[in-house]
Amino acid sequence: MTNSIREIRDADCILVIGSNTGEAHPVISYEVVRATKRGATLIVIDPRKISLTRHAALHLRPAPGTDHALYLGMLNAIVTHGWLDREFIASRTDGFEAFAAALDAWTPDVASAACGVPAEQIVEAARFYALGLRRNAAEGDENALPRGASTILYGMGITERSNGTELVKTLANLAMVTGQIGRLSTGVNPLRGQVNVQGGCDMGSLPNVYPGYQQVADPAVRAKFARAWAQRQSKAGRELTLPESPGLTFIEMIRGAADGRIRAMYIMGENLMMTNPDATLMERAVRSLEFLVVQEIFLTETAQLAHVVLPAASFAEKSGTFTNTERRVQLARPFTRPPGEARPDWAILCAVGRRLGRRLRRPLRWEYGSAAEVMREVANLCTIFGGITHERLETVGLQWPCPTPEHPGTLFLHAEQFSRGRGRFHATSPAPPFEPTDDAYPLVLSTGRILYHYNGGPMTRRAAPLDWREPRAYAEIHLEDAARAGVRDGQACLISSRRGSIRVQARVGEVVPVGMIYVPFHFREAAANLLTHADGLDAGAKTPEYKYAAVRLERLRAERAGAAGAAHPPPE
Ligand SMILES: Nc1nc2c(c(=O)[nH]1)N[C@H]1C(S)=C(S)[C@@H](COP(=O)(O)OP(=O)(O)OC[C@H]3O[C@@H](n4cnc5c(=O)[nH]c(N)nc54)[C@H](O)[C@@H]3O)O[C@H]1N2
Ligand SMILES: Nc1nc2c(c(=O)[nH]1)N[C@H]1C(S)=C(S)[C@@H](COP(=O)(O)OP(=O)(O)OC[C@H]3O[C@@H](n4cnc5c(=O)[nH]c(N)nc54)[C@H](O)[C@@H]3O)O[C@H]1N2
Ligand SMILES: [Mo]
Repeated sequence: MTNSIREIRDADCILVIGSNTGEAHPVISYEVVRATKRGATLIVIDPRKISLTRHAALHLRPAPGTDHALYLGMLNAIVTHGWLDREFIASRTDGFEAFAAALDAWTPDVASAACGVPAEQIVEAARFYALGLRRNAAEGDENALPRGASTILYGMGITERSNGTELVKTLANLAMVTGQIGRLSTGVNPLRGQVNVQGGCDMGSLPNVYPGYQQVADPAVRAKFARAWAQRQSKAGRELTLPESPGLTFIEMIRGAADGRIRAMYIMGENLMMTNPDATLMERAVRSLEFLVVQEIFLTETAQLAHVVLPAASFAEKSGTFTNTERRVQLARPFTRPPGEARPDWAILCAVGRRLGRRLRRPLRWEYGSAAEVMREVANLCTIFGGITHERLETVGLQWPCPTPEHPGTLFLHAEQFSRGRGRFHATSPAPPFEPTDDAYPLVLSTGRILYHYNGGPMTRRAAPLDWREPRAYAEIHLEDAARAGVRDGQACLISSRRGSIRVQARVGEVVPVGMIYVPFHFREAAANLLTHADGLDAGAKTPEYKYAAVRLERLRAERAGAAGAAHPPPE
């Protein structure tokens, strides 16, 4: 996030885009509700009704996969009505003129035709957001200065798409055109998912960067890491050469496994058999590996396919840091002992590293005494974490960038300038989803989360009180689509895509719009990812289009209905 969670409550206008915040980010959702109680304008942009729509001044419901047009329509309205922040554009950005010219075609009417949201709503949303107007703003408040603070919160509804990167750039354009960034309670804020996904990226779990977002392709960066690691690894300071080109992203690795270019894989804390798109393809790829290691806290669907399973200690059993969505690094302490032979992940990695070293002439020293010592190396090698130590974290979580031991951490980014200096406008244009609907598969499948379960389910489905709340797989279906297929509320139904079929319970109503089916992906007995596709990855991030696949809906004969989505015993 450019800004912080605590700033949300003081925003004047909040755009929640493609995020089921109430279920997936309950704590942040409280902050949004708190802001609306203080008079903030909440605008939800989501095809589905979500719990926050109850508090929203406007709920814009674009047809799935079409909201890029809506943002271009908003940008057009902002330029046409002069709601832009000319001073911000002049002093902080480059390339506005060319960018604005490309917007001419996207009048609110054109945008409305493309996404199905009424033109007046597009203009209204643009006005509230651009000027940071509160809900009860009076006529004439348009001219009040300084403008209020507007913030964008976005989720997987726009990133898990074949053009997710373009969509995020479009939101950045919105923030720059209106100067709604670089101040308190503004910004472009991704609600990051897993508890430490931010920390994982920060530590270089990406194919193109070392820890602290330092580029693999940069020779100076490589030399710095090579020197530090060579010193640590052998007393004689052996030379280390680090690879020069970026590695592969996850789906690229899977494709590599499927066609034999990748023969071995070491997976830590990822249950790809449940969570990656096109589970049939995943299984074929994983089974074709010559050697698979899975480091896990449970014997998941993926671990069951491994040649070697390394038991890891869970968060409750080890110390280390977690970095949350607002860049806040926080210390976790163990409160119970690991079961059996389980060890902390870092300790397992070091033990494996030492054994690799045995085959070399001068053995490697993968000797770290503790997670705190690992953190000291991180601070030495990464400017943005330079001032972060476990000792400091004992009392308070620190938000990076935190370059020195005296630095208090950074509440919000880009106050004076952007990472590259001046912000650059990127002209973007909408692209259709990879797999459009057709006569054979007329409905859009969208997948996501529910409050009581977590991703592939290995943790929450083992927790009886949670599994009891949501024991079975289901699909949200609109009344009209259900009637057409002869499916009734509570009955079993069959959902099929070009990849496979699942049987789930139908929840018929008006949560989803006509033409959209929503299936949570937590249930292994009716795995949504049997239906999704691993094609049409986002060009920039290589993220799969989890939010759009063409499917068809069928009713099941009565005698088979009982079995569909039946409560399933949690995995042993
Ligand atoms: N309880 C619970 N909490 C979780 C998780 C969990 O599994 N369970 N997982 C965590 C993880 S890893 C993540 S990444 C986050 C995800 O958090 P979110 O991104 O908030 O969650 P999703 O369920 O993926 O919701 C995506 C939303 O996008 C909407 N959407 C679908 N298509 C479109 C579209 O075309 N346009 C727009 N504007 N919206 C669209 C859907 O209707 C849905 O409301 O949640 C985290 N928190
Ligand atoms: N259809 C569909 N698919 C999706 C999505 C979607 O919206 N729709 N969302 C996608 C998103 S945003 C995400 S983030 C992915 C999530 O995909 P995964 O990361 O595969 O999902 P999780 O179930 O969270 O898996 C985490 C695994 O880590 C293990 N684990 C927990 N703690 C530890 C630990 O301390 N050490 C080790 N070694 N292991 C541990 C857990 O047992 C679990 O098996 O799913 C993606 N898949
Ligand atoms: Mo995620």
